[in-house]
This record gives sequence, C-alpha cells and structure tokens, in this order.
Amino acid sequence: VDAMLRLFVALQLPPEVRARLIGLMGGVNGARWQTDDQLHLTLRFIGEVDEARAEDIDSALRAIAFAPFQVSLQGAGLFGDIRKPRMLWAGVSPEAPLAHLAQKIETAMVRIGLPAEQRKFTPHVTLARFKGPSGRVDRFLAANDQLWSAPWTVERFTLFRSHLAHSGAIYEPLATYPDEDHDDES
Ligand code: 3AM
Repeated sequence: VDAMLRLFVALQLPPEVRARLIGLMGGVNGARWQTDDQLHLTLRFIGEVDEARAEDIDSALRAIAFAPFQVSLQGAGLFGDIRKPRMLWAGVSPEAPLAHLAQKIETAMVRIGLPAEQRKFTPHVTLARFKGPSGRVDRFLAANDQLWSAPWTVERFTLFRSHLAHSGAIYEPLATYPDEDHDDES
C-alpha cells in the first residue's frame, strides 16, 4: 500500500518573530494556541498525495527561483465570524512579494497536475484555532491591531508534512528551497 503524505508549502519564521507571536497569545477563551513548532506562513496547501507525486512536487519546487524579499508582521485578523471564530491570525506585509512567490508555487503545482487552488491567497500566520464557542476575540483583535515587527528577509520556503494528531497537527519540514547545496551547479 502506498503511504499517503499530507503536504503543504510554507515559510518558516525567524525565532524572534515566533517569540513575538507567542508573547501575544493568551486571554481568549476557547482558543487553542499554536505552539512554536507550529508557527508558519502557508503559501500553498497541497493535501494528501502518494510518494511518487511527492517526488514530483519536490522536483517542481526545486526548480523555483525567486529574489529574496523583506516582510514584517502587521496587524491581526480573524477567519470566521466574531461570534464564531475559526482562527485568529497575524498579518504579514507587504502582500505582493508573498503573493508572487505563492503564484510561482501554484503554477508549478498545476503544471505537474495538481488541481488549481480556488481560494484567494491571504498571507497570514495562524495563532489560534477554535472548536467551540469563544470569547474576547474582539479584545484580542483590538489589542493587536497595531502589531508590527522589524522586517526579516525571506530567502527560502519549505515543504512540510502534516501529521494529524489528537493534540494538534505536527508539522514536519521535509525540504527547503532553494536547496543550499544546489545554489551553484557549475
Ligand atoms: O497555515 P494555516 O494555519 O492557515 O488550516 C491548514 C493550515 O493553514 C491548511 O493548511 C495549513 C497546514 O495544515 N489546510 C488544512 N486543510 C486544508 C484544505 N483542505 C487547508 N487549506 C486548504 N484546504
């Protein structure tokens, strides 16, 4: 039986950015806060694929080149409804270079035969998920409306494998691109 892998492509975050985000967490009933290991910015959700397809994905990602760019944290937001939130997130800006990189990945994934992503790309770092009712989301959003960080440079992106567990998902980095060992193949 072919093992299936649940994959997504994301940016890893510098330690000081993760520390900053962890510092914001708390004070919201019902929030299941992400752990340090779980913090990332998704560029493309892929989903379940077999190992052969995962190899194709790796090859396609390996061929992507992009100019490094800077981003910073900016503001906080919510997916879902204020009374029934699904997720709290931190914003990242500017959006254009992130969207550009996400589009390169999207094009590469469609070229190897994955179904096109239908949803609009909204760069965000998930901070908390909700299962049941919550409170104080409005207060969290108001308190973090002005969230801002020093910029950091994005030079690489990562293919993650997601392991779904009762305690929450475990995100295992499988490979990072561009591959440092293949920067210069001459
Ligand atoms: O990076 P965030 O937290 O926004 O919610 C999942 C997580 O998003 C999302 O992919 C990221 C890594 O697991 N995800 C999970 N299932 C998904 C699906 N079916 C999905 N995104 C789109 N479609």
